[in-house]
This record gives sequence, structure tokens and C-alpha cells, in this order.
Amino acid sequence: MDEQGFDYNGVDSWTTIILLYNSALKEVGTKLAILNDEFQHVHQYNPIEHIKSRIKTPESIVKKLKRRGYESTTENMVKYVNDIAGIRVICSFTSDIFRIADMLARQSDIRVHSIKDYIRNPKESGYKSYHMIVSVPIFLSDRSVDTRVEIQIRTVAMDFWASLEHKINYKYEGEVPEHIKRELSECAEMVSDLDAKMMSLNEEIKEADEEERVLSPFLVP
Ligand code: 0O2
Repeated sequence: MDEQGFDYNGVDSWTTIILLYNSALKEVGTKLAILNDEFQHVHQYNPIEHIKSRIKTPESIVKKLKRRGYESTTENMVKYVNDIAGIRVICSFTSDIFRIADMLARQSDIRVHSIKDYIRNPKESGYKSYHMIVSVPIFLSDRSVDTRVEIQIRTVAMDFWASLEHKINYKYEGEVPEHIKRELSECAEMVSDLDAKMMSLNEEIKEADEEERVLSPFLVP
């Protein structure tokens, strides 16, 4: 058994491992849903638009291992593929992304392994998203297994861009024509501008609401 609690030769067949990853998706999904509900309760506002989760396909896992020069074994898959369980959180505003990430990271049973902030440091292509690799303990009948989940947090606009760029990359098998790359890069800038404008509009509305709330006791009905 390794330090994560995985037993590659005994009980942990492929199906047990997939059960663990599915359970980890449920755990993290519930944590996010609770944070969203609490936000609604306290601030009358939902920071999360929606959540998508998936288990990486076996073909995709094998491809990733091959690309990194590892043999396709269960042990290598658990050790080197961090995004077998993936959850994508789509937020309304950029500020929500950091708020959600921070609230998750502070939970006592969550261990943050790595963070890639492609929002403050976008990829050359223009890709923006906040990535966290975390692990959560999954309690089985006889042991607990720390199981990794990749969490991608981004705005609706960032997600729209990433989905199209992914589709284009898939179609051209990575050999995307220069003019399409250029246009994608221009779209990425528009996405950033849109996100910034939407966030400042939202801030303005919040400030106006707050002023109204403070002044309301003094207003003559
Ligand atoms: P798929 O098919 O979407 O699952 P690590 O996980 O840290 O060991 P990795 O996988 O290079 O190493 O990490 P990174 O950079 O955090 O990327 C993980 C995932 O983010 C990718 O998974 C994509 O889903 C997404 N991603 C990263 N860069 C881009 C990009 O330029 N464009 C788009 N559209 N998505 C991106 P996979 O396994 O590569 O692909």
C-alpha cells in the first residue's frame, strides 16, 4: 500500500479506483454546493453558475501517461495523472473564482497539492482558468484513502473560450492555422475585457444597494 492508501496489487482493482475517484467528485461537489447555498443565505447571491464533473476516459489516461513517458500501469495512473477526477466550477465573476478557491483551500479535510493560476498568468494561447489539485479523504469500510481531484474554476466567458479552443485544437490535432490562433487570441482579450466590465458593473450595483440599505432608516416613507 502506498502513502495515499492505494493498494495496487490487492483490493484496488480498476473498479475500486474508479469508485474512489467518483466518491471524491461527490465529496468536492457537495462542498461546493454547500458553499454556494451558504453564500445565497448570507449575501442573497450565488457565486457558482454551474458545476460539471467527469472521470477521465481510459484512452485519455493512457495518452497522458504515454506523452509523459510512463508505462500504462494502474500505479502510474494514480501517481502521475492528477486529473482522473475533474470538476469544473463556472462562476459569474472573476472575484468569485478566488473566493471559492480560498474557501475550499481553508477546509480542514482538504489538502492542496498544487495551484496553477492561469488567470493572473494566462497561457500563451490566451487560456485563463484557476486550477487546483486537491485531495480529500474517502472513508471506506476498513480504511481511508486520500483521493486527488483536479478543480478548474473559471468564469462563464472563460469557459466559452476554452471550450471552443479545445474543439479547434482537437479538429486540427494541435496544428492550428496561424490566422485562427490570432483570432482566438483576440477573442481571449475580449473575454478578459468583458469579465472586467461585468465585474465592475456588479461592484457598482452592490455599492448602490449598500448605500440604499444604510440610508433607508433615515428616509421618510
Ligand atoms: P482534457 O482532455 O481537457 O482533460 P498536471 O495535471 O498538473 O499534471 P497538466 O495536465 O498539463 O499537468 O495541467 P494543466 O496545465 O493544469 O492542464 C490541465 C487541464 O487544463 C487540461 O487537461 C485541459 O482540460 C485544461 N487546459 C490546460 N491548458 C489548456 C488550454 O490551453 N486550452 C484549453 N482549452 N484547455 C486547457 P488535459 O488532460 O490536457 O485535457
